[in-house]
Amino acid sequence: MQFSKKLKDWVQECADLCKPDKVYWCNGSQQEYDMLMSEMLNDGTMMKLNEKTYPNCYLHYSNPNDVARVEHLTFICTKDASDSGPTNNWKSPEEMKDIMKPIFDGAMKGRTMYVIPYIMGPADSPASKVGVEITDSPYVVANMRIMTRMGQQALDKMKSEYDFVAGLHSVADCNPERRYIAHFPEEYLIWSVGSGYGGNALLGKKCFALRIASWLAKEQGWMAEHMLILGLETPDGETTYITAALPSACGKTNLAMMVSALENEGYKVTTVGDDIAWMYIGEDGRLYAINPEAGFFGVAPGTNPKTNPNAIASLKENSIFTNVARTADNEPWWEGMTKETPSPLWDWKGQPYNGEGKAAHPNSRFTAPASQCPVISPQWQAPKGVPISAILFGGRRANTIPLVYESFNWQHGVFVGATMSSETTAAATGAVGVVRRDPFAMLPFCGYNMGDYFGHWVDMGKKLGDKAPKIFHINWFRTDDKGKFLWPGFGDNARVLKWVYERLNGKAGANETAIGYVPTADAIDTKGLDIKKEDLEKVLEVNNEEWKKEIPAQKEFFDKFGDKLPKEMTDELKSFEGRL
Ligand code: OXD
Ligand code: MN
Repeated sequence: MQFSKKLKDWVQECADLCKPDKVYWCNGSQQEYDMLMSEMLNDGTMMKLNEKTYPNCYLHYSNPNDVARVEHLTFICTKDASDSGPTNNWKSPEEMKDIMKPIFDGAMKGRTMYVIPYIMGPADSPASKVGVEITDSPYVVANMRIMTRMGQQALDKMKSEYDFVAGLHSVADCNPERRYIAHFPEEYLIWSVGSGYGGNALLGKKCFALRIASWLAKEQGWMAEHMLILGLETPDGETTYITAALPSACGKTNLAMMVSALENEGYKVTTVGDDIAWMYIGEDGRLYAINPEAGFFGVAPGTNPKTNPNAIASLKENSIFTNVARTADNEPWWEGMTKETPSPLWDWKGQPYNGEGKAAHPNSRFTAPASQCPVISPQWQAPKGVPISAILFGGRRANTIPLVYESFNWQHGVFVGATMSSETTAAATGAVGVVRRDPFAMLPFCGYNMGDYFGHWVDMGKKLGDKAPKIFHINWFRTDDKGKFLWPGFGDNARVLKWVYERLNGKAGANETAIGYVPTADAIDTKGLDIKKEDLEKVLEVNNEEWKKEIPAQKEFFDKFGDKLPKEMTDELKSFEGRL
């Protein structure tokens, strides 16, 4: 192995601080994975699941105080506070390091320090990037092996001394009072302490591929987005690639690998990625996307053979389950997996389940290799990525927002992304079901001032010109007065994708409204769908009075950015008010 000097020095520095008993360099082999698993089986960190029905699958219970991302403890530590911006927590790099150093000091005593070199993106893609995570958690190592390309291939890819994003992680004493997820984008550095939860601890994912990468992307003229990437195969034999940004736990994994209700008509979905897209302008001037990840870290509850058969197939072997329940047959179980709750059952804390509360934690997860997805796209590891024709923004909103609409143009689309809102979910700690602004589904993930981020989006549109993807907004979650969903969702969402595809090709009908182009009721293919006419009309309805109520919250949100808010966004807000 050839280790660059920067890497060697940094590993030594971390070892001096954390004082592990030993340092182990991960090579990413199956043998290494098996060795770590057997150690974790021995110390109770992992349980082996049924080898017949779930071969090579394991279950982990986390500390009950450590089950989700902690947005209030996540910091963007730039020298200048205004570079972090009003939507991020900020401390200066010095202050943050002064707080965290004593927690890291000696935190790995009695433990092994694992050094994980990894690649985000296909190994041979020029758009991929290398990271190195140091951790004291073998659970993290095992998950990173599924979620990234890890080991020697990453060391091989490190071209120059400085060519990696460094991440130091320790579970330490897993104390919420001593838990921080800190990013130092100016140093391409991440420090995370006190949590073993995926989004806080698998540093390649949210910390690198979104927060640090969004900073790099702004500097270098590309985009790092909280988006799934799917291929829509159409009857003409072509594939149209679409990305979609939805907040955490709003169905990105389901949409990315849906079994289309229109498969008989020739509309089929293939998966490129389910959570993150890195996008850049290709030689032909179009926007291309790669999936930086190699696995799915999906929300388990609600996943079943009906809602997402491809996820169920993906997680049947070589997968890790976190905080799900366990049956007497040693199989994983979660709410919504089967109609009947099995009995006996052990809950996510390992206790016999007595029917009170949830058996699986609402944010319980499966970590599964993307290659196991039956509809993984043949292009999912294409070094160049896939050309993107449409971008969808979405949220979870019970009212106001129709099933789908198309923005008037790129700049208006950026405004649609910048004013996104959604009800909060269990993916982060805090209240669930509260409407909050979540621009581009990036509120918790943007590694710099979001005002500048909006400006970066505007600039990218200028560079793309008429090759820019078209921008749409979707909302599967609109309900009637009684709270019942108006739209069936899941595989039937292919009907919306078909409309999007037809809009791209100038074929589908739409009404021009104050918010954008909304499908006429007959433009949505409802063949074989049992939906009442009035429900379809309701789910497509644009009520200007309801939209007027959105304006104060949008204004208040924009006001936070002061002179960092691009003029284009103020203009769009004014025009929107005018149209209403
Ligand atoms: C995730 C999240 O885990 O967004 O993908 O929280
Ligand atoms: Mn996510």
